Amino acid sequence: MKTSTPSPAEITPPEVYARRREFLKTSIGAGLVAAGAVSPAPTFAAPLKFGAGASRRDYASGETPTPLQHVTGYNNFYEFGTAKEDPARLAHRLKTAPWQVSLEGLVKKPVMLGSEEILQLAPLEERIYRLRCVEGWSMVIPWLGFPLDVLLKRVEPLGSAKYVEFVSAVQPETMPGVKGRVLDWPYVEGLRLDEARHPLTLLAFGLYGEVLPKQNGAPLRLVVPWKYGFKSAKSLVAIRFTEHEPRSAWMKAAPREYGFYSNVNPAVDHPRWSQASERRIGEFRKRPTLLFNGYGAEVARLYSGMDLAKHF
Ligand SMILES: Nc1nc2c(c(=O)[nH]1)N[C@H]1C(S)=C(S)[C@@H](COP(=O)(O)O)O[C@H]1N2
Ligand SMILES: [Mo]
Repeated sequence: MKTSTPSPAEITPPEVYARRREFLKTSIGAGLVAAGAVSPAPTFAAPLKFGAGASRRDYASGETPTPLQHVTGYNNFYEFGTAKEDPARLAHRLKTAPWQVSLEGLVKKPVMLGSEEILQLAPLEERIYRLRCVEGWSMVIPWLGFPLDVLLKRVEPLGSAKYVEFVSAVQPETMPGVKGRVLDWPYVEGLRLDEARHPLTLLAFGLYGEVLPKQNGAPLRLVVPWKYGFKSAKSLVAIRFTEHEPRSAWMKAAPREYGFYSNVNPAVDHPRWSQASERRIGEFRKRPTLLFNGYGAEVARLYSGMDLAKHF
C-alpha cells in the first residue's frame, strides 16, 4: 500500500467532485439513486462549503467513501450512550461554542486556544482515510483537517516530552453517558510523541465538506488512521505532553483487551474475537483487515524492532 507520494491519478480532481455533486443534485441523479439504479456511494451530495478550496487527497486507494448517513448515524461516542444510534440521537445537545483547548504539560509555551483560533492555524485539507473500529467494522471517511503537528509545534514540546495525552470533554448537562461508569471519564487517549507528530495524524474539524457533526466529535477531534478507532478521541479539550506513557480510558477499563499501541493488526486477536477481517459499513461481505489498516508504508518504521503481539 502506497500513500505517501500520491500519483496524480490518486488525487480526485475537484472537477470530478463537482460533477458528482452536480449529478446528485439533479432530479435524474437523485431519482436514479433512490431507485437503486446507481450506487449511492459517491454521496458528495452536499456542496463542499466548509472545506471550499481545500486540497484533496485520497488515502484510501480509491475505495468508495461510506455514505454520509452511516458516517453520522452509526457512531461510538460513549459520553452519549453505548448504542450506535445514541450519538446521532443525543449529541446535538453538546455545547460546542465557546470551546477552549488547553495545551499543557512538558512544553515551553503552554496555552489555552479557542477552537476557532486553532482552525486558523493552517488551511484545511480533505483526506479520505479508512477508519477501523476494534469491534470489527470499518468506514471510509472524507475528513477535513490538518496535521496535528501544526498545533503541537505551536507550544514547543520540551525534550523530556515523550508522549501526548488527549482528553475529551465532559459535559454532564449534555452527556447522559458520563453519569454511568462504563468508562472512567473523561475519555482519555494517548500517543507516543512521534506518532502524534506523524504527518498522517490528523486534527479534524469536518467531514464530507461540512463542519464536524457533533456525533463525530465536534468541534475538533483526532484521527489516527492506522490505529483502532478508539484512539481517535473526539471533542478534545486538552492535549497534555508527558514523560510517561498515558493510561487511556480503555486501558483502565480492560487492560487485557486494550493496549497502549492499538495498531490495527489482523495477526493479533482481541482476547474475545478475531481481528483478521472486518465489515465495511454498508457492505455485506467481510473483507480482510490490513496491517496498520493499510498505512504500513508510512508508519511501520515507527515500530521497527517492537514485538507487536506484546505491544498490542
Ligand atoms: N470522546 C470519545 N471519543 C471517541 C469515542 C468515545 O466513545 N468517546 N469512541 C471511539 C471509537 S471506539 C471509535 S470507533 C471512533 C468512532 O468515530 P466515528 O463515530 O466518528 O466514526 O471514535 C472514537 N473516539
Ligand atoms: Mo471503536
